[in-house]
Amino acid sequence: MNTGGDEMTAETEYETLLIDRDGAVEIVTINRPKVLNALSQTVLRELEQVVDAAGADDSTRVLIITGSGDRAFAAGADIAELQALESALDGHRHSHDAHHLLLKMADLPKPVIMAVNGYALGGGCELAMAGDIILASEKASFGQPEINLGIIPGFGGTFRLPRLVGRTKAMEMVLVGDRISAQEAKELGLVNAVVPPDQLLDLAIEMGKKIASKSPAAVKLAKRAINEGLEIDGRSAADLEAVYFGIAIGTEDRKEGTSAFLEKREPRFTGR
Ligand code: CO8
Repeated sequence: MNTGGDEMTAETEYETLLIDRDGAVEIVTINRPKVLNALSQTVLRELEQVVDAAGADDSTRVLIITGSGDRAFAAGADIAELQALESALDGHRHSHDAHHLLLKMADLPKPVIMAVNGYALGGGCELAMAGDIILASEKASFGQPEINLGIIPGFGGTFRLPRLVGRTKAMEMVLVGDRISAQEAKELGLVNAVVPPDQLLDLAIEMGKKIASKSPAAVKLAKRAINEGLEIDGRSAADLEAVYFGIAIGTEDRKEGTSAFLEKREPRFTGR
C-alpha cells in the first residue's frame, strides 16, 4: 500500500473491523471475509462507534471504509440474522437502527470515502451509497438483490439509489435484483471512479489526504450544503448555501486561504 510516506498505525480493536491510519486519514476495514463481510448487527454497531469516535477526534479528517479480502466490500445484511427475525416490529427496528448509522455518517462533519473492493450487495450497496465519495475496483459489483429473499431494501436502497441513478434504473435494480458491474455503476453516476484492484486503496488514501489538506471548516460546510441542499427545493437550497458561505467567509481559514493565494504560497489551514 502506498502510504504516502507516513507510517500506518494500528488503533482500537474491534471484533469485526480493522482500523488503520495514514496521517489524518482513518481506514476502516469490515473484516468478516468468510461471509463476504456481511453486515451483522455487531458490524453496524461497531461502525457507529467508529463514526462517533471520528466525529470527536480532530486528528481524523477523512474516513475510508473498505472490505477485507479480495471478493467483497459487503454482501449485504447478515442473512442468518435476517432469518432469525420474528416479527414486523423486529424488522422495523432492524432497519430503523441501521438508518441511524447512515444518518450519523451523513451528519459527520468529515467526508467518508467508500473503497468498494468487491461485491456491494443489498445493505453493502446501501452502505456504499451513504458515502460521500465512492471508488470502485474493476472487480466490484453493485446490486439490490433483496427481492430474491422476499424482502425490500431496508438500508436506504429505495431512496438513495433513485436519487443517485434515477427512478428508472433504481426500479429495475430493486425489482429484478440483478447485479451491475463497476463500469456500469460509473456510467450511471453511482461511483466516482473505477480502478484496478491493486490501486483502489492507494487512490482512496491519496484522495483522502488531498481532502485532509483543505480547511476542515470548509470541508464540513461543503458536505452539509450538498447533503442538505439535495433534500430541499432549489430556492431554499440557495438560501442555505448563502448561510454556509457566510460562515465560511467568517473563518480564519478563509483569511489564510485567500492570503496564501495572493502571496503565492501554500495555505496552512487550522480549522478555525
Ligand atoms: N449474509 C450471510 N452470509 C453470507 C452473505 C450474507 N449476506 N453473503 C454471503 N454469505 C456467505 C455464504 O453463506 C457463504 O458461507 P459458507 O461458506 O458458510 O457457505 C459465504 O458467504 C460465501 O458465499 P457463497 O458461497 O454464496 O459465494 P458465491 O461466490 O457462490 O456467491 C454471492 C457470492 C453472489 C455474493 C452470494 O454469496 C450471495 O448472493 N450473497 C447474498 C447477497 C444478498 O442477497 N445480499 C442481500 C442481503 S439482504 C440485505 O442486505 C438487506 C439490507 C437491509 C437490512 C437493514 C438492516 C441491516
